[in-house]
Amino acid sequence: MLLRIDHVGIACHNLSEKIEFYESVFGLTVVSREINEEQGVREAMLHVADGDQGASYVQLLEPLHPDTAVGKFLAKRGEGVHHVGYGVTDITKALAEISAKGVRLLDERARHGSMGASIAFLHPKDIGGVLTELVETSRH
Ligand code: MC0
Repeated sequence: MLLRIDHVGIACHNLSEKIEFYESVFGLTVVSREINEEQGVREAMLHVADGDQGASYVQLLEPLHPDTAVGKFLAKRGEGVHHVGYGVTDITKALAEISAKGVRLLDERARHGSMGASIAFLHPKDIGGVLTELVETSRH
């Protein structure tokens, strides 16, 4: 069901500073910067690698407001890994299969994600404390 790790989402206070850090330390390149109002984030995707099943990225996330998913996470836990995003072929089918196994879906239907992808989140409490995202993308 899971094709690859699409991205690791990392919460930060200052997106520009964190981009510079990842560029200078790891030599990564920003391939997309977006504001996603629905998710309450300003985010950047930095390309890590290409594979048979598609590319993988580091996603840096800065909250638009304190009262957002990432804003609350930062206040509670500080900067660090916020979620793991896995690539799937068919997000609607994957959500149905995962839900049938008793995992709570934070999104019953896919939403708009970075770089035109369809995304949906699974409850971290049902995945061993890891906020997990499914990503269906046409970018390969
Ligand atoms: C909260 N919890 C987490 C967590 N956030 N555990 C692991 N990883 C995280 N990121 C835990 C808390 O510690 C708490 O556990 C419990 O979940 C409830 O959290 P809360 O602080 O009371 O906050 P809630 O319940 O208001 O919201 C948490 C929840 C929410 C995960 C449901 O953040 C959510 O719906 N997230 C999905 C959307 C999202 O994260 N969007 C931003 C990225 P305890 O033990 O203290 O009860 S958008 C994105 O990434 C897009 C742009 C993309 O990829 O393209």
